[in-house]
Order: sequence, then structure tokens, then C-alpha cells
Amino acid sequence: MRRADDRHLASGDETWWRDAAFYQVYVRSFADASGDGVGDLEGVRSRLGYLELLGVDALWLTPFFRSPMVDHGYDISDPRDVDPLFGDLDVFDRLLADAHQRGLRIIIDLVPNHTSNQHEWFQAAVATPPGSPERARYIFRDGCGFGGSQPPNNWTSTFGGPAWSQLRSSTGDAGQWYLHLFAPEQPDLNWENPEVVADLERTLRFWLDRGVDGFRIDVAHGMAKPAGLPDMPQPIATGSGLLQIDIADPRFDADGVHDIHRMIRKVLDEYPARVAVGEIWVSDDLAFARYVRPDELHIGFNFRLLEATFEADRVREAIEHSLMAVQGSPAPATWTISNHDAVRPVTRYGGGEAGLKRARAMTLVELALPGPVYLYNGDELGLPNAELPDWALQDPVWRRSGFTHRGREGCRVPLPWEGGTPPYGFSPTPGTWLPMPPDWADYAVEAQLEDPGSTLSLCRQALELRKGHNAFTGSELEWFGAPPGCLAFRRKAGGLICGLNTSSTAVSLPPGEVLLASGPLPPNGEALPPDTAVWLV
Ligand code: TEU
Repeated sequence: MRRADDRHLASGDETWWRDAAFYQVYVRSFADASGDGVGDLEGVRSRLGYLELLGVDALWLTPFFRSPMVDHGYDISDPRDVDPLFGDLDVFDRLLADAHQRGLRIIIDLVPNHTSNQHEWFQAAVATPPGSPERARYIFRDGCGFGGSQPPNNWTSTFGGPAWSQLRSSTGDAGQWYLHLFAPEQPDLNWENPEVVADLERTLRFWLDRGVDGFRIDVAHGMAKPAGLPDMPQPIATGSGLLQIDIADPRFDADGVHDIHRMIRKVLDEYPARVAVGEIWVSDDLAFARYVRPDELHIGFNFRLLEATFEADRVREAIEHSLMAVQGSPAPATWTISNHDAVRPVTRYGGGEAGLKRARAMTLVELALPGPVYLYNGDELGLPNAELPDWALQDPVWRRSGFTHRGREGCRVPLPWEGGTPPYGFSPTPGTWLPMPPDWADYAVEAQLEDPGSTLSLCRQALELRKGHNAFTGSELEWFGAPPGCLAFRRKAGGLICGLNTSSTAVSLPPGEVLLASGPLPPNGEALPPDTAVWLV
């Protein structure tokens, strides 16, 4: 195998990620080269030219490892191999080399909280009796109540239903229960077991030696569990039928998790210019800050901006909290309004024309902020969430919520590349893994590429300015007073001003020369219309 460092981009730019534009490739849905209706690594390779044209700096590839695909690859049966659905290790190496050649870095998903139930470890665990070393790699417990027929505690799964499943015993008596914070096919690992720690280190080195530029760490607030596995506060049923718990949740953010991040960081520090970004769902800034201490993760996803509604006050609050959470740590704040678990921004902000205008405006807000940004594939095309028929839904959330929560697939529909009918160049076959809407021709890359008013053109221009214009330098922001429903901030060092109008009336523009606007400005150039953002210098 070629050594990573031979072809690594890194030399000289250890902290390239501090202001990088990352593009999340949901591999199943990006481009299908093999013709089975599912996106794959060769498909990604064939579209690198597009990503270069778009102007992003790095890709985050969602899991492409061996997996039974119950949670579309977040259930991993072998973290050190490529699933045949997506290609093989040679294709991965070619993809990485070609990306590096084009100046694009690649980070990959790491899923340390759980494995697939088809992982050889879990298979061995269920084949051996309680108390075996094989079971000690997971979290097995005897049940409560008569004959152990009740789960060991009241924890619920993030996907709905209990977080425990009981093994069937061959002798007819009650089997042990195992913990799964997600689907039953995703048993949680026991992070107190040194074998588990050693195996993650092996996985890290396996991919680092191949040359990956870093990792996105799935459920980075998971892994460690509190001693005694205490009950959680009474879950609250939400309107969607899913359960929500927001206070003192013992399932996540246990103190022990930080030792794991220190281990990960130690390994990464042996390699030049690599990065770890954690998926951190914690509710307060101080809890967040602990994940990005100097010897832990380089950066963490802060989801405040993604969670903010399209209201200037909420957006400002989200920005301020994200900045506050990293104050005093070496990490920059990170910005994202979308990912493969969330409703697409266009739909979240109200759908239709207004939703699209707002999503475009929020993209300019996001790209004006100092620090790394994460764009989710398809958002650069202004895709809305797709309405999917019941028969197409595969997300475990759908079944586990008793068919009340439709799951996350509306944002995972394959990307339209060209042509007027499905599959729009995504795949040689019309039988794509999720059906593509019949009215998506105008969203296709080909249809938008040469249109200066398209969302794709807006994103390209914004990314180019963000990278090349000196107004974007410096990490500090200052806020200006703004009319109700509006916000305005300035990058202190570079001088870029970003204004956003979430109100229903036009307001006067802040002074300055317009660099870019998310929608048409009136001819006299003095007003900022509703649902619009502007960059000025
Ligand atoms: O998500 C972790 C997580 O906390 C999510 O359950 C999130 O809260 C939810 O999806 C919001 O709807 C990660 C991955 O991003 C997700 O795709 C996986 O299903 C999950 O981990 C399990 O690996």
C-alpha cells in the first residue's frame, strides 16, 4: 500500500480545516456508477470535477463500510472494509488519490458508539453464555421483574421504543438484554472494555495510513455510560409520537466520553494535518466546550444554527451561542444548517418559493461566519425535502415510531444531475433506491450550471468570495443594530458585513458596496427585501 504521506496534501497547512468549506456526500444518494440504483464511491469519483467547480475544500463521506444497511451504513459489521454496494478498498484509494490531486480533502465517518448486530463480535456475544468475554464487549444485563422479563432500566432508543432488546434463550428461560441507543440492529459497545478501545485505534490507523484527512465522529456525545445505568427522567411523548428527553439524560454526555476523545486525538496527533469533528448533540454551551478542549476534538458540530427557525432573533442567538461555546478553546465555531438527519432547509423554512428564498439567505449567513462550514449535498441545488410514499420508507425510525414519524429519508433522495425525467443522470437505472420526484428537472445540476440566478450559481459565487476575498479574514464578529426581524454583523478584521431580513417588509440596506445578495435587490440598490440576505464591504 502507498503510504499516506506520499500523496498527502497536508504539508504546510496543519490547520486547513479552520475555515474549510466541507461538503457532505451522502454516498447512497450522490452518484451511482455501478447501475444498481444506489450511489457509490466510483460515482463520487466521477463527479469530483463538479465538486471542484462548486468550490468546496473537503468532503465528508457518510459510512461506506461493510454493513447490513439497516441504518444505511451507520450499522457497521466491518469498519475496515468497503461494502460491496459502494465499491472496494481499491476504489476508495483511487477516489482519495484523485480528490487529493484536485486539492480536495476527504474525511470519513467513524461510528464508535455501536456496531451492527452482524459484526463478528456481536455474533460471538450471542453465541456465548452470560458473563463471557464476548458479551463483555457490549452492554448485556439481566432483566428486571419476574423471570427477568422487563428491561434493565427505562432508557428509550433515539429511534423510538425501548433501548433494550432481549435475547431469546435456547432453553426457554429469559435471555439477557442488550443496550442499543439506536436500532436493535445497532448494539452499543462497552467502552470500559480495553478491547473496544484498541479496536477503534486500529480502525483510526487503518484509514489514516491510507491517507484520509480526518473523521466525523458519529454520536460523539455517546459511547461512555454512567455507572449503574440509572433510569432517565420520565420521557415526554411529543406530537410526532417520538419520545423526547431534554434534561439530565443519562444516556449521553457521560464524563467518561472525554477519555475516548483524548485517545482519538492522541492518535490523530501522530499524523500531520488531520482533523476530528464530533457530532455533538448537547444542550448547553459548557457541556459542548468540554469536547473541544486542547487535547480532545479539533472541532465539533454545533447544531444551534440548524435548529434555529427563520427569525432574526433566533438566528442571532444561535450564532452567539455557537461562538460562546468555543470561547477559550482552540476550536473555531462550526456552522451548518443541514445534514442527512434533518429536513432540508427549503422545506424547514416554509417550503415553496419563500422556503427557497430563505434557504438561500441562510446559506449566505452561514458562509459569512468565521470557521468551518458544512454544506449537505443537494442544498446547493435548493432541493426541498421529497414527499415519499409509505412503501418507499426504509428508515428504522418509521417502524419504531409505530409508523407515526416518517423518518429522515425525505432529505436523502438521490441528486438530480441532468435531463428531464428520473433518474436525472444519477444512475443508469430508473430503479433508484428512493424514488425521485417527477418534477425535479429544474433542480438538476445541468439546468442550473449556466443560469446566473440559480441556487448553484449563488453557492459557487459565495464559496469563491469566501475563499478569495480579504473581507472574510479574522475570527471576530461585531453586531450592528438592525430593524425588527433583521440582523447585521461585521467580520471585524476583514470588514465583511452580512445583513439578513426575516421580516415581511423591505428595510434599508446597511451602507457599503454589495458583494452578493441571495435574491434580487431593487434597482436603486437601497433596500433589502424580505427573506433575503446580503454581503457588503
Ligand atoms: O445521529 C445521531 C443522532 O443523535 C441522531 O439520532 C439525531 O438525533 C437524529 O437523527 C435526529 O433526527 C447519527 C447519524 O447522523 C444518524 O444518521 C445515525 O442514524 C445515528 O447516528 C446512529 O448511528
